Order: sequence, then structure tokens, then C-alpha cells
Amino acid sequence: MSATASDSIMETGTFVNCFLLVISLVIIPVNGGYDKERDALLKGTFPQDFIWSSATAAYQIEGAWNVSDKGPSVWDTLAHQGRVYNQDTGDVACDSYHKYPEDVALMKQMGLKYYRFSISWPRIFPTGEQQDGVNQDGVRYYNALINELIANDIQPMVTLFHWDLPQVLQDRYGGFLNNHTTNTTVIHDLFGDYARFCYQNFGDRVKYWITFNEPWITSWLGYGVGNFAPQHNEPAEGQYKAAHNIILSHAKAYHIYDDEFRAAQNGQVGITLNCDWGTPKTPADADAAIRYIQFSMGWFAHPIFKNGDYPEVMKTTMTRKAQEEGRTTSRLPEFTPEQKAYISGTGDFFGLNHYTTVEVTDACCTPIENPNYDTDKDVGTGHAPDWPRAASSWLYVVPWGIRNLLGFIKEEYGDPEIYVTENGRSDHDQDPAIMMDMERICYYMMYTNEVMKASNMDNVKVKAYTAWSLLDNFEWLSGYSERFGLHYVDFNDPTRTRYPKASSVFFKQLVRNNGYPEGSEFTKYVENMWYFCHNTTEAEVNGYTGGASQISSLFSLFLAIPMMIAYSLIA
Ligand code: GBH
Repeated sequence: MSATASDSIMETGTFVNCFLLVISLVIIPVNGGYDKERDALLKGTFPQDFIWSSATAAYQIEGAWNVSDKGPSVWDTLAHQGRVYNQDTGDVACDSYHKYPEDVALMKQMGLKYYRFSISWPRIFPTGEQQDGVNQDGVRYYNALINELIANDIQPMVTLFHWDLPQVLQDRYGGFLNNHTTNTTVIHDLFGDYARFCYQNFGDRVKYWITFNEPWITSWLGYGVGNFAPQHNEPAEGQYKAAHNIILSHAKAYHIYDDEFRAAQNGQVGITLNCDWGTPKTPADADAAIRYIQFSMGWFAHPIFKNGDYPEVMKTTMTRKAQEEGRTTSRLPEFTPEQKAYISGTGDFFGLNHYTTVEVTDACCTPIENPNYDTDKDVGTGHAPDWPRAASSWLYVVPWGIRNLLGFIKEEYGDPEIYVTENGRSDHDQDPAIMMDMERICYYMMYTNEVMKASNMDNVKVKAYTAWSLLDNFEWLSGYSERFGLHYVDFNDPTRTRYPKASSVFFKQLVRNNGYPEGSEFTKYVENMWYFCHNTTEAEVNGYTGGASQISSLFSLFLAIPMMIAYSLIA
């Protein structure tokens, strides 16, 4: 198979279509749950200027962890301590530091006009502080990547912080734990300086900036639980202090753009928040479901997009907890009135990373021995038995969840412009590799259709959809064992050759059609696939789990062969 995917799989795939239709009708689905009305295919297209993109992050793809003067990040440290599955590290990853022209070529091949990537702070400032020196090779690298994108008519969308904090900042200042209650916190200024440097050097060509990717992760997993870098374990308070600092650092970076660059560069600055949709298990759990969302997305979105302050339910809950715990002050810090004014309205767009849905139950008022963010919420989370699963343990496939979440954001935050900055599905790293990644095709098909429903039926201002990820890459604590890519990367191959998966061909057609227009060949293909996509599990398609039945393996064989034929015709 060569690394060039042609356009024609959908057009030549009639045989495959018929075959799939027959298969779907013959095999009785084990995992049903198809709701005829809710899950029906919507035909139509996205608005004309809709942004189709794919995403990556520096530590997950770049490699070159110590070339030139790059400083170590907290993730280099964690990985080098052997804390990742299989002792994997991001030392080489996809080697995109050297192979970025190939990455750009893959996007070009897919017809993508936008690319979301992140800049590694310690690759620019090795210690995190400009006064200690700038790594010019790092600046050259991002300039070269950006120029290559522009030359190929692909707009860069840049994340300033995707978790790879300079290790030196953690050591010197405690990273995002630094002095969280004062107004002169060093970390805010340092993040501001870093943002300013990026605007100065890249802002003539970069028009979309994302300050932080998923501050929830950095706060809770990085400074609360401590299983993610920088591995600070303080589950009662660490996450609240870190989040407080991150929100203020975000606001600083926003204001710097506003005050010093917006007039000349005319770009946009937002933040990307992750949120699972929380659906109440019973009607009695409705409040709990809202609380779940307010404690995750609202924690950051409420201050930034609403009124400069934490959600009311978070504040009252934490005040009550303080009383129960015999504390004089809440573990949730307070913003001063000046800070509230400074934070409020600091998002030109609302970046959303969404993958999955949880079923929420009210777990109110259980006694607390070791207070922590998980029990603070007074909720329990689970999953309905008929939700299909991806390779990542937390990823259940519930397409309608994203439509609900988009509607919630519209209502709650005053109808902001929403950029879906990540959405996608993982496969296991298995042999033979999953190249005919039907489950991923189904995922993108179903989720983008729900996004289109939000846009066209619910009038949510969704401006962008971004697939995670362009490439298989370093999946944090899971290392290379979970693959999210539209392109396969062989991590045992020193040249890190990229191979398009079937999903990249599907996605290309989706982009070209800008949705699911009535009457197109592509939409006919999708119609034929629709039922199949809503009624299979990973086990049935890939025969992966130990308990896979005869039917499952037969099924995967019958599915794989015609797909392989169709695919090899175009390779
Ligand atoms: C995103 O996070 C990241 O931005 C991206 O870098 C990553 O590669 C991608 O998703 C895929 O994971 O079971 O308690 O450990 C996704 C949001 C939320 C998913 C936390 C994993 C782990 C919950 N993540 N979740 S836990």
C-alpha cells in the first residue's frame, strides 16, 4: 500500500455498499439501541465556510525531545521515569519534527484546509522563561511548519499549551500551583510572555490561537490525582489551585492579544475545553447530570464565557463541603472582583473536545473521609449496557451525546461560536493492523451527522469540526497501544512511514461533500452503511475481544475482504 490515497473509493465501492447492506440485514445486531427518530441520518450540508480540520499535539507527534536546545517538559520527565504503558516515551513519536512535510502532504491529499497543532513551550523557551534564552531552532521549526501549511493552502490553528509544561517551571515555581491566590503570580506572566512571543513570531500567519488544551486534564490529572505530568498528588485542593492559575493565565494571554496584536493581526483567541455529555440515568438524576457538567466544563467555561466566576452550583457545593469538613474556607479559591472582570469574555470562540458520554447518578451527601474532586461532585458515573466501546477504556460511542452537549453550550454560554477542536475514536494496536477501520468510519459518520443536526436543526453556531487525530501517536499514559489516527504509523519502523487508513478516504469524501448532500454518491454510501454503523461493536468488526463469537469472526472476514479489494484497487 502506498501513502497516497485516491479519491475514488466511494465511487467504485458499489460492490462494497451492496455487500454491507446485505450483511447488515442478515446479521441480527447484538448491541441494539438504535432509536429510529433520534439516530436517523440527516441529509444536507454544513454552512459554506465550515472548517474541516484534523489535530495533533507537540509531545504526541514531534519526537526530537532534546534536539538543539529544547528543554525537557514535564511529560519528558514522566515518560523517562517509565510511567507510561510498555515504558513508551515521546522521544521519537511520529518524528514529525523531521517529517512535517509528509504530514502536510497527507492533509493536502485529504483536502483539509485547516490543521490544529500545538507548540511546545520548552522547544521555544528551554526553561520556560524568555530571559534564559530562546531556542532559535525551535522557532525555525514552527516557522517552517507554518510556511509549509500556508504554501499548501492549509490554515494553522495553534494550541499554545497541550500539557507539555517546561520542567524548569515546575521545579522553580511549582508550575500552575504557583501562588494561586495573588494577583502577581509568576506563572501568569510567564505564560503571557510565551504567548506574546508566539503572536510576535507566528501571528502574521496564524489567525486561530487556542491558549490551553483541556485545562481539566492538567488540573485534575496533573495536579490533583497526579497520574499525568507533573504528577502532583493533592486531590483535595491541587486541581482547584491549578485551574485558578490556568484561567488567569488564559485571560492574560487573551488580553495581550487584544491589547498588542489584534488590530494588526486580526485573528481569534479561544480556549479548548473537554467535556463528556452527562445524561441522567433516571429523571431523578437530572440535577446530578447538570452538576457533573458544571464541575467539568463549567469550571472553566463559566468564568471565561459567562461572568468571570465559577458556576453557582460549584461554589455552593464547595462551601457546604467546607462546613462538613470543618474548614474555615472553601477548597475552591475565589476570584477578586478585578479578576472576574479580567477573565469574563476572554474567548473569541469556544473550543470543544468531545469523545464520549457518561450516565450520571445522584450520589449526594455521602460522608467524606478524603475529600477530592471526584467526590466533591456528588455524582456517580456509569455507562448504558448497549453503548459500543472503543479501544480506550473510557471511550463509549454515543453519537447523540455531542448534539446535546452543543445545545447545552449554546444555551448556557450565550450562543458562542463553537469550534469542535477534537473528536475521534481509538483502535487497539494489534496485528494485523486495522487499516480497514470501519469502526472509525462509522464514528466519524455518526458524530459529524449529529454535529450537522446541531448546526442545521438546532441553530448552534458550530463553525469547525476537527478529527483527532491526523496520525496514530503517543496516547499519553497508554503510549502507542491506542491508535486514534486517520493514518497508520508503524512505531517499530525507524522511518515512521505513514499509511492512510480507510477512514482517511472516508473523511476526504466527507470534507469534499461538506456533509451529507441529498443525492450524492457519498450520501448513498452513507445511507447503506447507516444501520450497520449503529449496530455493531468493535468485537464484531475486528474480532478483537477474547469472547468474540463465530459470527463475529465470520462477519469481520466478510467485511474485510470486499473492503480490501476496493481499497487495493485505488492504492
Ligand atoms: C484528548 O483528551 C487530548 O486532548 C488528546 O491529546 C488525546 O490524545 C485525545 O483526547 C485522546 O485521548 O479514565 O479518569 O483516566 C481527551 C479527554 C478526558 C480522555 C480524560 C481520557 C481519561 C479519564 N480525556 N479521559 S480517566
